[in-house]
Amino acid sequence: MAPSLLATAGGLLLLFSFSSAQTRGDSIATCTRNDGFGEYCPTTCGVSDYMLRYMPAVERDLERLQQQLESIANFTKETEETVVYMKDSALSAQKTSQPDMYYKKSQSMLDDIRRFEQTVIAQEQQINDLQNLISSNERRMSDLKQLSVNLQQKCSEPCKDSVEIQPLTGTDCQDIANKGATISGLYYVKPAKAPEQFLVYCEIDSFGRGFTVIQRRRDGSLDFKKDWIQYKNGFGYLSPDDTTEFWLGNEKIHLLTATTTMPTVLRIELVDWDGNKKHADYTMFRVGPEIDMYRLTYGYYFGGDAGDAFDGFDFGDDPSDKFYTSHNGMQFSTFDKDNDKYGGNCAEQDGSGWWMNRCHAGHLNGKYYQGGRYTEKDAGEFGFDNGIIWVTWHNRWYSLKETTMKLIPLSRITAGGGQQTVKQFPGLEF
Ligand SMILES: [Ca+2]
Repeated sequence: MAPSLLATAGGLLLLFSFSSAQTRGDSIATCTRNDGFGEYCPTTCGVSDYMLRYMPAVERDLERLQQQLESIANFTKETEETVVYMKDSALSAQKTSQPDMYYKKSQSMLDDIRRFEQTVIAQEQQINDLQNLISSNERRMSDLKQLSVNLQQKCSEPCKDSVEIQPLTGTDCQDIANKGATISGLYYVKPAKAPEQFLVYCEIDSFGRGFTVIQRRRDGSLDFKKDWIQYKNGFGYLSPDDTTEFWLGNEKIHLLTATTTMPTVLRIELVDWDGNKKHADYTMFRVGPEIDMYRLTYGYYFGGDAGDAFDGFDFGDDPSDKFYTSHNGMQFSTFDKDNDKYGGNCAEQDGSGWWMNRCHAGHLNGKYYQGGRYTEKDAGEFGFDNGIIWVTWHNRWYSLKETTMKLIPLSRITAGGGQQTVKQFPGLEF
């Protein structure tokens, strides 16, 4: 019985360590898929709800453990009484019987009793250990209960962490807009080949266009120096009011762009430190699968007033500048996965992840420079730590203030607000 009890107790301890790993908060590093919370880290309310859900089961287990212990204790007590009784009768037998014949018999009986006594003592020790385990579990239970109560109080009125997720779903934000959604916010989408649905921020405008936002930078609050896995899964925070910075994740961007039969436009929107806004559109935008290192491809620059930085830029340093700073066809690189066309590691130098060539003319995951201006000195001798660059608008020593990267089907891009694009490319009306 003892081993099974210990196994139960071990299981409980495991359960506790699992739950405490989850409550460590919203650090991305501890956030893994299929951990019961989905792909995103739990909010404090989520943790509280989760704990409240599993606690009754733990309490039942503890109670069962307690009952088992009590029955063992009763059994041990009965055994002890039996031992005392046997000892007494053995001794009295010894006293009253003939020395020769009965002495040996009672002596071996006494030996048996002593062995039996040893077993009882060992069993008592085991019970003692288990009881200690139970009280330590009880203490942890009460700590967890307290934590849960604190979290509940924090979440009760009003729960600041609660996030409104819109009820409509679809293959992407345009699909959701087509189904009648009129407000921007958080929605679940499930592209055709996605194994499971995931959350995105949909920007839905008054023309009924639904943009699926894949990247957002607004204030430098999020560090974009992340590794391959983080860029793969996405990082940062989605917010229902578009107030936070994030990278949706290469795998999701791949699913949104490469598994759809509809040509997709990547719209890039940029804001500089004087509040000027410009944009650039690329059509047939696709991000390949991980096996092809999330390669970026697009059909052509569809227009916009920010210029075509993805086509590369002649910086004047070398005749091959434009060729080696173009982005179409480049694989994705991070500091721990160098897929660029450079002898060094562009992503490591810039502390970011991007479709690096040797290295870039448009780079929206660069280092955030408050105020926008940075110098060669900030960037280091070899141009390290480059900012958020779109070199066909502002030069390489100017880091932009805000960026948005979002997707929309080609058929919808010109619907309202797209006049400028149509004007620049009169032959491309849809
Ligand atoms: Ca390299």
